[in-house]
Order: sequence, then C-alpha cells, then structure tokens
Amino acid sequence: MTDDVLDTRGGRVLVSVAAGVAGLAGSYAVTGNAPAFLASPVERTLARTLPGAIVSFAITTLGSVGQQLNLLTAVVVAGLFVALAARAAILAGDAANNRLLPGTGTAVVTWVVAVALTGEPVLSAGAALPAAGVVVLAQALDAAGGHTTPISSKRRRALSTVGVALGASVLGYRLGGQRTPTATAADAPTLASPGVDLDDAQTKLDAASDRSLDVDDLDSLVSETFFEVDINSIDPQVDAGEWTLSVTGAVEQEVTLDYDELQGMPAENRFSTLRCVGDSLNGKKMDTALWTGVPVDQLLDEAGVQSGCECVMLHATDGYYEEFPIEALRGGLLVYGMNGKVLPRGHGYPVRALVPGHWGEVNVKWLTEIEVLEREAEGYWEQRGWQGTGPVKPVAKLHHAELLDDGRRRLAGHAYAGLRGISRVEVSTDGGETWADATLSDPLPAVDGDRAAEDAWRQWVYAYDPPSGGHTAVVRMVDGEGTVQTAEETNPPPSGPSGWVSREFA
Ligand SMILES: Nc1nc2c(c(=O)[nH]1)N[C@H]1C(S)=C(S)[C@@H](COP(=O)(O)O)O[C@H]1N2
Ligand SMILES: [Mo]
Repeated sequence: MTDDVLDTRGGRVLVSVAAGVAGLAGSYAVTGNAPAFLASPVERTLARTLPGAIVSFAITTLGSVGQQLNLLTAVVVAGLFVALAARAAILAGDAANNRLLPGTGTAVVTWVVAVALTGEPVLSAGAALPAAGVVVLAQALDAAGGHTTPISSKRRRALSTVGVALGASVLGYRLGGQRTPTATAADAPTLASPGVDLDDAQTKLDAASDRSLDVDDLDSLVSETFFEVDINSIDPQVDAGEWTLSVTGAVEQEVTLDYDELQGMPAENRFSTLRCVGDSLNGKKMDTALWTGVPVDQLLDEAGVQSGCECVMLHATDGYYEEFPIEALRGGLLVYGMNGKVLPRGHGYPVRALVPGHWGEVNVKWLTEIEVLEREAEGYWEQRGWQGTGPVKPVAKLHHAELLDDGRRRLAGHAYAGLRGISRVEVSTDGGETWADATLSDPLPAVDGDRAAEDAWRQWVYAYDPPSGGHTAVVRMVDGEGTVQTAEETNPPPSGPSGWVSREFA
C-alpha cells in the first residue's frame, strides 16, 4: 500500500471527476455555447428521447429554467463520460503497471468519445487535453509527494488536483462565453440582400414606432425583445454558405435552393406576430417583428406538389420537425431577415419558416427541408401530446395598469387573433356586467404598405374612473368577423389557452 492518491478508490474517483470537469471546461473554452460543445449532442438526445410530459413541462412551465435544467443534465452526463474515460485509463495503467497509460488513455478515449458525439476532430482536443492534464497532474503530485514529505499530504495533493480542475472550469467558462456565437437581434448585422427593399423595411419600422401607443412600460408594436422557444438551449450554428433548402417527397421534381439564390429572389417585408401554444393566457410568449423573406408559394409550384394529404412536414437542423396543412404554408415566407437585420441565430439563422396566423411551433427555425407528405404524420410536439399546428386562439392581454395623476386608472395591453384580425377590444370594470370599447393603436401596415397587416397584433388602452372599493377589470377582444373571444377557460395544453384576462383591484 503506497500513499498515492491514485492508489485509493476514493482518490481515483476524485481525480476522474476532476478530469471530467476539466474536460468540459476545455471543451466549452474552445466552442462556447455552440453545437460543438460536448454537452450539446447530449442535450439534443435528451430532447429527442425524454418522455413528452417532461419535455413539455420543462419548456412550457419552467420556461428558460426548464431549458437550463435540461442543459445542466446534459453537462453532467457529458462530464460523466469524460470521468469514466479517465477512470478506465487510470485503472488500465494500474493493471498494466504503465505510467504513461493513464494520461494518454484519458486523452485518447475522451477524444474518441468527443468526436463520436460532436463530429469535431479538432475542437474535441479541447476536451481531451485538459482531462488528460488533470490525470497527469495527479500522477506528478503523487510522484513528488511520496511517503517522506508530510507537507504534501495525500489530502493536500487531492485538493490541489480538484482546485486546478475548478480553476480550469472558471477559465473555460470565461473563454467560452467570449466565443459563443451571437444569438440575439441586438448584435445582428443589417440586411443587405439583393432581393430586399431596405427603404421599405425602414419605412415600415418607422410606421411601427409612430403607431405604438405612448404607454411607457407597454411593449411597442415591434417587440423590443422577442421571446424564444427551443427544444434545445444550445442553438444550432449553421453556415449560410453551406445551407440549402430542399422540397422533397410527393413532388414532381425535387427542388433545392441555396442561401445566395434565396437572397436574390424578390422578398417581402411583412409584420407578423408569433405566439407559442404553451403561452399562458396573459403570458409573454407573444411578440411581433417585421420579417423579411421570400414567399414559399413559388418554390412549391416549382416542385409540383402531389400530396395525398395536402400536408407537409418541415425539418430543421436541430432535429425538430412539424407537420401541418400545405395550405397554411402557401401563405408563408422563407424568412432570412428580422426588423431590418439578418435573422439572428436564436430565431433560426439562416432561414426560418413564417406561417401566418398559426401557433409559433410550425414556424420552423433553421429550416432545411420541406417534405411534401402522402399521409398525415405527427410533428415533434404532437408526438408529445400537444395540438399546436392550427390557427392561434384570439387573446387580449393586460400588461399595464397605472393610476394616473387625475385619479383615473389606465389599463393597456395587446390583442391578437391571427388572420381573423381585430375589430375591437372591450373592457369591463364591473366584473363583466357592462363593456366599453378600448382605444386601439393604428394597425401596422401590410406588405404593400397601404392596408393593415393581416397577421399582426394591436395595442389597446383604456382609462376610467375607478369605482370606490374593489373592482375587477376584464378584457376581451372581438375579431374581424365580429366574434367575441370565448370566455371558456382552457389551459395551454394541448391546444393553447382560452378565456378572458381579468385583474382585481383593491
Ligand atoms: N427548429 C426549431 N424550430 C422551432 C422550434 C424549435 O425548437 N426548433 N420551436 C418552435 C416553437 S414551439 C415556437 S413557439 C417558435 C418560437 O419562435 P422564436 O423562438 O423565434 O420566438 O419557434 C418554433 N420553431
Ligand atoms: Mo411554441
């Protein structure tokens, strides 16, 4: 029995775990929050294989916390792979009585595992080398410590190894953070595609800010921050130069299009609101942007659709897929611009689908394939119990309430009903007995600039003298055909929330 850390079971476990931490840190340091990060493929596998109830709960109820839990699990699992590689190499070195085997073995096995997971031979060294480094360090400390130098006790050597691994993880986190490819609109470059009328985009964005109601904390007509819902927290990173979109399946001839070709085609600038089917009744997963893209119609015509079910399945880089009627897609766009800028990575760069009037989930991001189907099939969320491929449900949300200086109370929010349009928003301040019309923001301009945008929300505002004592305010919308939003309350699953938003005032 020697006094080596690596000669005890606990010591080997500790060093293996430290190697796992260092391997993860090294991987993150060279990739950032990108698909080449060791945890990313694990996260994708989790998103694909976890029971639907868990995925739905994590993403819709816990929201970004749920995504972080998923990522955390993936990080732990990926770290465990590296730790197991290190442990196997240490034991093999022991058995073979070979001092080189633990380090080289850890490096090689970690690298092989990382390449198998990510397909990135060069970046995988980012995981392999630090993991091996920790094992070699533990060996070296053991060798230097020996039996005779009590200062360098076993405990101290073990702690040093752990300390180095933790230091590596802080460093890796910092470096990786700098490397993370940009994902949000704030840092996206301005659009400069030949097919886009940039003046038109600017005119429309100006109109949107002119027409936004002057209610300070109410989101303007073009959302300042746009919600994101993804099955993975690490977004795909697609090289536009290598991106193609194919129309496949039940077609006369398959058609494939690349990014340059798409950008050369005449594009439209179109306001459209997106809302997630998992949004709560008065939630914040509803936003509006000016989308720039090419009508998908002409591509479908070129391919010659021969569908038995009049339905399509859209496929994406992240393994996501959704099926819905081809008719809905015909009115849609292949989007590569958002608010006058290049579509951000988080919203589907280089190209996403925009399907007017339908729940967010069919607006597939990182789009790669439009598969025309012969028979109905289920999409990612439908396989997990949702029914979110249809038109959105009408809603009037209440996101602002303020007592004005003159003693009146002012309420405001957004109303959206997809392609049904909005004709009125009504407010009741006596709990639903009597109703009065709210003031609506002017509609956003349509593609041609003159009429009203077909598929965009409107803001509403209403001020009143509050009755003395408590009261309940209720808000509802009336769609373009005169139908009043249903009062019947349903939860988001499976097909989106319904009911009237109300709020009590003391
Ligand atoms: N490829 C892909 N597309 C996707 C998703 C996804 O996870 N992967 N999420 C969908 C869901 S559920 C919604 S609500 C919208 C949200 O779009 P946003 O993130 O741009 O707001 O994207 C849809 N498109
Ligand atoms: Mo969604």
